[in-house]
Amino acid sequence: MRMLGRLLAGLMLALGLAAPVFAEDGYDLWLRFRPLAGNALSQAETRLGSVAAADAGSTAVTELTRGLTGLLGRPVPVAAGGKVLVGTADDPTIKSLGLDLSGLGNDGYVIRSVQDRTVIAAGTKTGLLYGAFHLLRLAQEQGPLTALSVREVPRIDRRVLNHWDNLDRYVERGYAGESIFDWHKLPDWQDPRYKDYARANASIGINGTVVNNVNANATILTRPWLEKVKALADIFRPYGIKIYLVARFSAPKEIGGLANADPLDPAVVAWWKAKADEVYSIIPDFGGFLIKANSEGQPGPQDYGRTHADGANMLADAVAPHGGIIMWRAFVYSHETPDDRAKQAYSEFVPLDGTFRDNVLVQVKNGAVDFQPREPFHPLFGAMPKTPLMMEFQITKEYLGFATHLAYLAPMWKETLAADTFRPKQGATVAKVVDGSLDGHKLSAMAGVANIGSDRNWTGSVFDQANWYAYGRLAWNHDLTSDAIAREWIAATFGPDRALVDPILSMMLPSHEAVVEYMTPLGLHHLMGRGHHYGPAPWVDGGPRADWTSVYYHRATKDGIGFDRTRKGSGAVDQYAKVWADRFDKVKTTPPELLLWFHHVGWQEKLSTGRTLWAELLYRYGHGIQTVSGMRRTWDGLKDKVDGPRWTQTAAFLAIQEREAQWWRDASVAYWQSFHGLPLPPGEKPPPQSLSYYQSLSFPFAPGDGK
Ligand code: GCV
Repeated sequence: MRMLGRLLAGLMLALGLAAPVFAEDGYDLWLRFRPLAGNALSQAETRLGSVAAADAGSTAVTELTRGLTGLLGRPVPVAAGGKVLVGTADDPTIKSLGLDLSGLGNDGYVIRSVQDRTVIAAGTKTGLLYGAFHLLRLAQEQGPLTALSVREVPRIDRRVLNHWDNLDRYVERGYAGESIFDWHKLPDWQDPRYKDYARANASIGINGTVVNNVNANATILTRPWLEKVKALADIFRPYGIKIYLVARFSAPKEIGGLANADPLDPAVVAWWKAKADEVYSIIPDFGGFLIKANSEGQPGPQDYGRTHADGANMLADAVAPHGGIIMWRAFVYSHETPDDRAKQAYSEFVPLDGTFRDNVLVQVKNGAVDFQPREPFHPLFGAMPKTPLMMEFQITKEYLGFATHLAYLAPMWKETLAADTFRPKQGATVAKVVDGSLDGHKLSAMAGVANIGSDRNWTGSVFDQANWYAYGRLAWNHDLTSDAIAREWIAATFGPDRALVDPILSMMLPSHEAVVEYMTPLGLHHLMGRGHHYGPAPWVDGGPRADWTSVYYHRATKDGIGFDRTRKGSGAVDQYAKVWADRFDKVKTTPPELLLWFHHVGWQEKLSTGRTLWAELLYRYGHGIQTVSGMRRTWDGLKDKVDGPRWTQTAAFLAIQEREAQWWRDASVAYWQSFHGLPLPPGEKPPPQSLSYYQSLSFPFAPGDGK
């Protein structure tokens, strides 16, 4: 009977009537390695059918053979004379090839076709691992595998994820379930998922992770918890990933029994030194500490009349003997400071330029407010040439529709990275500030606030996997285009067939702009629901802090709308280089996309687009919604080309997105009309509900709220 079954299955496969079935639940991310067929299979068989390596047990070889086994549909042997030769520079076979392996550093690699073999060579095991994943990517894309000549060196050294994960597994701004870090069961139970997490990160070049929330609990620095952290570090190490921790600044008081946490108090200095020594005795390759200080209620050096530099340097001295670094966040603002929130980080940090220790990076969000759908680049970039500034992007979509709105974020990140700071002169892009090349800094880093959780598909939606992917790829090479990254991701995630890649790409590329348009067009910002940031709530007013309300940001009146940050207003424009300051100071020379970020503009004022501001707002809301409707139609057309589970969930999410895009438009329109009572431009439909209806909606259990 069994024999007959096998025969039948074999016959059906041979006739192309049945394909092997795989669970497409998203768990495998872009590392699916489904069997190739036809020419792609014969090419991969010829070029990649076996592996040769001196170190057959290395992570690089294990991952390479695992991926190839999936692609070829058979076990791939590791044996002398194998077709893919994997080795470090000191391997005699690699040496004999005379390849130029200089300047590859810790993470770089080359991939070369040498006669009928494919060679992956690097200076280190980590470089080989990155090379292995690169070769697997090429095989998944089904492009040519001959005449390969790849040389890759990352532009940024520390490519880090920031998990805003609490120790009870609640994820602040998390939309993909609870934290993957199951602290209660660690170190004894080591969920296999930790290794899969490391694989996924390594495959896109991420080499560091901060596993606890910046709104930190000092408990993680106690001995039993450090043992848990060590278990993770041991799993991540073979994948080239270092662990970092957020250090709560008041830890000396909370877990150290000291009377204060003053960074200039010798007892505090000694406590941190001893704590750093302890951490490194447990985790010798520990990366260092990340700190959110004197921001949104977190403790910090200013509690003792000290500066951010005093705090950062004290910690920097504690980790320096072990080679550790400090990532000190510049996300600071206070409602007690009467100045525009967007100006405060610059005002506090620029005077400190040149006073930080060599092993301190200042971590700066892409924009000066808070990960809004669109912000101008943060004016700190280019303004602190003596300090390495690292970029902080948000991968999780706190302000971009959570997990259900499809928004591919590479275009947004590229926009910031490509921005020219004009400091000291033209060509000084944010990317060059961050990669250290502009000012010759040895340290360079980028952080991405993770969108990872314990949902089976990791990120809460299939398309949010693309943002994790794009973050890693851009941290590795900020010159990659959004288009190229998306193509790679689609090919690996859904398949390289152009009938899939082209339409999916056409959904992804305009998706971020669509969200901007239906939520916060023309430079509007921070109009989301209070606390959880779900849905439209431009009417949010009152409460504990003015800078946590919507009215603070839009400043709508009967006559106009927008935050005047010109020289006649808050003066924020002057935090930019003069070229930008002069441009942003005038309505005419401000890009429409940033108009209401910098200006208070009359509702009926004519814009460069030829429409009045009111008509332009309506136009953009509508355009954003239309884009989403188009994305839905495109996805509907892919029903037969995408597996059922992933198609169905995405289709449902796109329906939510379309409905919520309309909700954003309607609620906003009803609210703006309550100021000016202007009629709608011709052809525009009135909101179907009253303003009070939209205002009455409440979402007490919306995910991800800060605790
Ligand atoms: C982790 C915003 C978010 C907070 C977050 C904070 C930060 O304010 O809403 O949840 O806190 O940024 O970046 O520190």
